[in-house]
Formats: sequence, C-alpha cells, structure tokens
Amino acid sequence: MNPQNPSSSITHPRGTRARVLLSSVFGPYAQDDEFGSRAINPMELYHNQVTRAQGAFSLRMFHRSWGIMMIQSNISAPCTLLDFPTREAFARELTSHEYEIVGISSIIVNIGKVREMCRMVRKLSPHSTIIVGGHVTAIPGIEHMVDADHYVRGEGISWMRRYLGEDDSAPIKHPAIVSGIQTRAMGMRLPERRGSTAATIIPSVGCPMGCSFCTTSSFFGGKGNFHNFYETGDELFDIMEGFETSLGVQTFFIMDENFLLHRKRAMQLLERMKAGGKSWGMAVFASANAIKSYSMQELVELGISWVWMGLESPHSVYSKLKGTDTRELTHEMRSHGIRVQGSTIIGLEHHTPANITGEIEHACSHETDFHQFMLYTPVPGTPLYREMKDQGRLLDAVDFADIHGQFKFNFQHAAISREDSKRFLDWAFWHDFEANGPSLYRMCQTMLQGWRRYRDYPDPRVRERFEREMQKLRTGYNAALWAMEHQFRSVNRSVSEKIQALRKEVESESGFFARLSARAVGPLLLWTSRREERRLAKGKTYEPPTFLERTNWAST
Ligand code: B12
Ligand code: SF4
Repeated sequence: MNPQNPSSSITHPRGTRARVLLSSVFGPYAQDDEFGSRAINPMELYHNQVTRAQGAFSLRMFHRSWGIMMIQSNISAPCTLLDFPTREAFARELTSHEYEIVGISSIIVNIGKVREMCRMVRKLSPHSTIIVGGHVTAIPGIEHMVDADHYVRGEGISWMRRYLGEDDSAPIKHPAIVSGIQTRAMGMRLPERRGSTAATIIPSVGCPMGCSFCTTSSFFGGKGNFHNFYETGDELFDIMEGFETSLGVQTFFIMDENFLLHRKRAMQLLERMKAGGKSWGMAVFASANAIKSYSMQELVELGISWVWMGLESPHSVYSKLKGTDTRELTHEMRSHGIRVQGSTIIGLEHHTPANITGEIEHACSHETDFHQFMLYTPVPGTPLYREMKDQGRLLDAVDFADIHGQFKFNFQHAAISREDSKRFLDWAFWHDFEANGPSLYRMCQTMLQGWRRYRDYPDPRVRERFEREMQKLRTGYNAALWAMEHQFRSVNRSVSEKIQALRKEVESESGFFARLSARAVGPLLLWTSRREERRLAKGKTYEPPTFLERTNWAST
C-alpha cells in the first residue's frame, strides 16, 4: 500500500470489467467565470507563461492531458477518455453510458471545476465511484471541499491498476502522443502534417532535487524521490523508434523534470542512436548543473535541440545552480544550435522594489530564445507552502484559481506588495520582448548558428538534423523574419534592424529561394500578423478542441 494513498489497497468489485470514464476539467478556459476559469490562464503553454507579451508573435498551441492518457493506455478495463470537454459533453457522456468509475484529473487552480464535476456525477450517474487525481489532491483538506470517493496523490497508473485488480508492476505502455495541437503563430494556423510535430515521451514523474517551491517534485515524493516509468536508455530508444514509425516523427518532447540528471540513461540512449543512425532531435527540461555534466558535443550528438532551464537570480538560496554561470552557458548552448528557454522566478525572498528591476534586466541579458517568468509561489503541498503557513504569511482570501504564479502573490512578501508583484511580473515579460525581440526571431538566430557550426560535422546524423532546421530557415522562417522586420520598423527600430541583419545572413547562406520566400510569403505573414493584433486587441482567445477516445470498448 502506498503510504501517501491509504485508499490504494481498495479494489473495485467489478475489477477490469468496470467501465471507466477519465476526464480532464471542463472548458472554456480562457475567460473569467464562477468555476475558476481565468482569461489570463488559457489552456496554453507559451501564451500562458512564456510569450504572453509577444502579441501576434506569441507561440500558441495546446497540449493534451498526458496523465490520463498514460492511465488509459495501461488499464485493461473498458475506458473512455474525455479531454477538454464542455460541461454539456461531460453530462452527455455520463448519461449516455453507465460508468462504474469516473476519474477526474485536475491541477490546483481548477478545483472549482472538480467540485462541479463531482456534483454532476452524483446527480447524473449516482452509482459511479468518483476518483480525483493529479496535483489538485495536494490541497490540504480537499476531502472537505469536493465530494469524491477517492483522492489519489502521486503516481496514478499503479494506483488505478491496483484499484482494478491488475498487476501494478507490469511494464508501462507509452501512448502515442503528438506533443502540440493546433499550433498558431503570426495569425496563421500551422499545417498539421504527419510527423511535423514532436512526439511527447514521459520517462518519469517528479524530480529528486526537491527545491522547496517545486510542486512537481513534492507531489511525487520530494527530495531524493521520483518515479521512473523507464529506467534505461534501451527502453526509451525502443519507444522513440516505435513513434518514429507510427507517428512519422524525428523530434521528441521529453517530459521529464530533469532529463539530463540521469546521465547513464541518456548516454545509453545516445549509444543506441549512434548505432541506429538516428538523426533525432529532443527538447528537454534540465537544471544548469545537470547540463554542465555533459560536453557540448555530447548534447549535440544526443540531439538536444531545446533546453528548458531555471535561471534563478545569482543571489538566490537555491543550490542547483551553484558554480554555474548561466549567462555563459546560455550563450554557449545557443552557439551550438541549442535553443534555450530560460525560467526566472520573480519575488524571491531577497527581492525588493529597489533591486528587482536589476534582477529582471540580468535575467533578460541571458538573451534566451524563450523566457518564462513566474511569481515565487507557495503552492499547497510544497515545503515552501508549509513554511509560509507556519510563519503566518499566507494570504487567506486568495482563491485557488488565482494561485498559479502568473497573477499576484498569495503570500506576504517581506518587501514587495501583492499589487506590485503583478506589475513586476508584467514588466519582466514586456522587458524581455522589448530588449530581445520576438522569440521566433531568436530561435532563427540559434538555428543559423547551429547550422554554421555543424554543417560539416563528421557524424552524418548531426549534419542531417541541422540541415533539416536550415531548410525551415530558408523557407517559412525566413518569410517570418521578413514580416517581423517590417512590423517592428515603426515600433522598435533597433529590434527591426537586428532581424533584418539576420534575414540577410540567412539569405547570403541560402541564395535565391530564401529571398523568394521572404518576398512572396513575407507580406502575407505581415498581413496576418496585423490582423491577429487587431483580433487580440478585441479580446480574441483560443480554446482546445474536445477529444473522446475509447479503449477496450464493446458497445452495448
Ligand atoms: C502539460 C502541462 C500543461 C498543459 C495542460 C495540459 C492539460 N491538458 O491540462 C498546459 C501547457 C496548457 C498547462 C497549463 C497550465 N499549467 Co501545467 N503543466 C503541464 C506539465 C508540464 C506536464 C503535465 C504532465 O503531463 N505530466 C506528466 C503526467 C504523467 O503527470 P501528471 O499529469 O501529474 O499525472 C500523473 C499523476 O498526477 C496522476 N494523475 C493525474 N490525473 C489523474 C487522474 C486520476 C483519476 C488518477 C487516479 C490519477 C491521476 O497519474 C498520472 C500518472 O502518474 C506539468 C509539469 C509536470 N512536470 O507535470 C505542468 C503543471 C501540471 N502545470 C501547472 C500549472 C500551474 C499550470 C498553469 C496554471 C500555468 C501557470 N500559470 O503556471 C496552466 C493552467 C491552465 C488551465 N487553465 O488549467 C502546475 C500545477 C501546479 C499544481 N500544484 O497544481 C504544474 C505541475 C507545473 C508546475 N511545476 O508548476 N500545463
Ligand atoms: S530542479 Fe527543477 S524540477 Fe527539480 S525540484 Fe528543482 S525546480 Fe523542481
């Protein structure tokens, strides 16, 4: 039995014959409503917390709910997965089939929706057992806030297998996941061709580093703990090769909080990639110290093309960056063609109104391709939350729907007010955009640097990967550069000039076709970008589509 989950020893009487409905919380999301949706909290990664100040140049896409996809793929009971339902779609599913089990997946901000969904299940399908899982269960006392039968804390595949009377130690079957859906930029929806979007791979959940504010680390056991789905590079290689065939992909989004920390696994994967001649690319999360344990050559040969890395302030107390100059590291990685997504926390304990702008300027001086800013936030379930609670510094009146790090503090900061926390956060996004220009342009810079450095590299896998990227730069991206250059002429001359210089470099390396694509497609992208700016100014938002997927299903 899992000590975090006393209910994990209970088994459903119908075992694998029980019908299971797994659902994410209902939309729409990007609007203010009584269930906890917030206009500033859309169901998007980049536009929510990375490129949100970049207007039409923001990268926009949705991601499926991978936790319940993983659970569905690893149980043998008949199962329906509803992703991003409306309330009506959820009600329809509850009344059109008999479900013995309804599992609801949520994070903390969406607790109001979980409450409403439990109410709906009790009313529309009173015989169903309700199971709530995911980060929302980290809220202390959730049992008194929503009406469910089981609250699953931590890893859910093994819990669900035990609940259905299945072997919880059986190998994990990885679902085929296309990473991003309905990607948009510059007012255009990108075509969804087979293999054009990365596949998501989830090697593990949790992180053993245990930073006190880190919700994913604490949810899966905290310092020293994490849960591995795949221990070896061999296992990862086999899964990736399978998706190369079934999804037609060569790039992978590795959803692991600190992928490079597990060096043995990564190096075994590299060996297999070399032996198999795989020219794969990988986007990973990694801490600076873990990155530093590899040479640039190892990272490049492993196909690391995108790194999401924390860049805490040089004065912070967190130890994962000790001894690492993250500015130097960022510039070095970019010069090797590795796109860097920096992540900076605003409102650390030592921040004051006097030093915060300097700290934000320092963060922006990293000149990362992308930059996420988040408020320092004690999230329920974390050591930081308990610490703040003990010190009496948590602000009582803050709705859970507003505790996500993109709005205002939920605690009493020593020097910065709640209102000012939002001003500084907004300024950070704005300053990064103003100083460094659109992330799409910065990505192009990195891609060109990588291609120049590696176009003649002895390993053909590496040459091939950079050539694929250069091909994009010669065509669509160069047209985007032309449009960005023209759009910025009147608002930010210095950024416009930098973009123009890059476009000319791309054209001098690529010749006629790059020039042709800029002149032919550039004006169209300029027009769609301007149209998008007008739509955004009028409050246009985007919502993910609803998905309904059944497995082990025999219709009755
Ligand atoms: C992909 C992702 C998203 C996607 C959304 C995906 C979706 N469809 O909901 C996008 C990019 C849109 C997104 C948005 C946001 N996200 Co987000 N997101 C993630 C991310 C990176 C990966 C999630 C994932 O798939 N993990 C892998 C799977 C396997 O793990 P899992 O989901 O935890 O599922 C396991 C268990 O939790 C459990 N489980 C889950 N559901 C269920 C259900 C049942 C019935 C059972 C039994 C078990 C169970 O079993 C699973 C397998 O073990 C996580 C970080 C992370 N590393 O997990 C953050 C994370 C979940 N997001 C977070 C936050 C805060 C947000 C935002 C508020 C952004 C922001 N401002 O910070 C918005 C909210 C948007 C909204 N309106 O709801 C936080 C949640 C914090 C918390 N404690 O609640 C996380 C942990 C990031 C972080 N470290 O702060 N996010
Ligand atoms: S290194 Fe990153 S993922 Fe790991 S505990 Fe710290 S903040 Fe969380």
